[in-house]
Amino acid sequence: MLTFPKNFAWGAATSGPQSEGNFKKQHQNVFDYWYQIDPQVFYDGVGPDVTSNFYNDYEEDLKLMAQAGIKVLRTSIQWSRLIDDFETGSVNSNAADFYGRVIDAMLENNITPYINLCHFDMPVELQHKYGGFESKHVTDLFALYAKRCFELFGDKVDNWFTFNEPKVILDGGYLYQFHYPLKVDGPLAVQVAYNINLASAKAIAQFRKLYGNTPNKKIGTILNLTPVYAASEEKQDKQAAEFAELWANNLFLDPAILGHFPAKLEEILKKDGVLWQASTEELDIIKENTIDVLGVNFYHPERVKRPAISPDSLQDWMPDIYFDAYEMPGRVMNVDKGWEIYPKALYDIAINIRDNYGNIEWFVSENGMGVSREERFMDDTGMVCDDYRINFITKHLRYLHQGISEGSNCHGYFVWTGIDCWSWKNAYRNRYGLIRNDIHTQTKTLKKSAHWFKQLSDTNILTD
Ligand code: BGP
Repeated sequence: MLTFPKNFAWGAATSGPQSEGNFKKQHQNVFDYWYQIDPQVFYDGVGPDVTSNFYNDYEEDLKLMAQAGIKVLRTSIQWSRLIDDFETGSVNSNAADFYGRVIDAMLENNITPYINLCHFDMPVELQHKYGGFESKHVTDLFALYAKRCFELFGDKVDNWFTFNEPKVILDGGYLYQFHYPLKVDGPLAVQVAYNINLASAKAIAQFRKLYGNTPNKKIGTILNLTPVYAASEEKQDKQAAEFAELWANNLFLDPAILGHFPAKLEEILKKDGVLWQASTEELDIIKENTIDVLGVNFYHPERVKRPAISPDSLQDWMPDIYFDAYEMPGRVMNVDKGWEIYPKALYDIAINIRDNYGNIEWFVSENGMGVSREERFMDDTGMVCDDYRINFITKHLRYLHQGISEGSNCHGYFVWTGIDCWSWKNAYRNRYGLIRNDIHTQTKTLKKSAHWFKQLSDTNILTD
């Protein structure tokens, strides 16, 4: 039996584009657009148009989430919904009204809102006109949009986040082609990484202008941390792991928390002739606008080995010229999603934050298990008996608890997700929710894990 700290935040995460549906949106984001031009790349041809109908169902959905023990909800505002004119930052009144009502409904259900500003959903107009975060101008437009969000909802929302998983914007859009704009361009990915760090800092600067360092108003960012483990203790494998750690984790952790980029990474990128374009003024903005709180999305570790061919070979620059993925024999897998399950990594993250990042306040902003065909596990009453999910969460929480008892400053755990929601290319193939969604009827029912999570969040006690 493990007891979590008093006031530990038991929450769930989702995002605007994955839950709302694009009802009444005046602009498309990159996923709305990609689905319009190429619907067959999405699982079963299911796109982001209806998703989980949160736009229409939010009142009922929030009641169900409260029944599942969700006391804090992280979702995102869609830039492509809130803003009418991106250059002036003029606000769409229907959208402002919608998000205002959602936040009120959260508070009425005793659900604390955590609001994120960008969850992979670049407005497609800005992608086409400027290249999205390839452009520094767009970092200013993002800060303007952030300012509008703070002005509109800052009186009711205390916890804000600039980005969700910026690294996935690089991986998906600029390296491995699983998000629009589907480019493969390592040096451009480097610049986008820099620009996103800058955009985050500029948004934080706007926040500070409004709130200074008011203790109950906090701003952070959400990073998908994948601790890197070398295939062996041999020097070349360890070097591969060192670069992968710099690229996957420190590239975003360091500027967000320490206010500067990792020197070792800068040195390598410079040697390779791919270092980002930066000005002193921008670097000062990054230095002066660090986060108050870090959200960590954790699903899987990253295992690497030395690259099969030398990075000195004549080839286009990609980060993975320095490492190859290592498939550790005998690893535990979530086969449906193709991700390794390694809960101890959460402890390693806790200790890394404690020892290398000033023990900044943090929380697990996403963790969960996506499983396909969950009807397999329905009982006679139609309830999904998802013991595998309970088991998955329990194992992660045990390691998290260990990290906390050794002094790591973690204040909460958010499951991905409350209600089954739409996933980028996988649509509704893998389900993560504590609450099932029949997407044909939009009927939502508690799974076994929802009852379990309620008990956990009401008592703060983990048993198994
Ligand atoms: C994270 C994203 C979420 C969510 C989750 C599950 O990377 O922040 O938006 O999608 O992963 O992954 P997937 O939907 O790809 O199964």
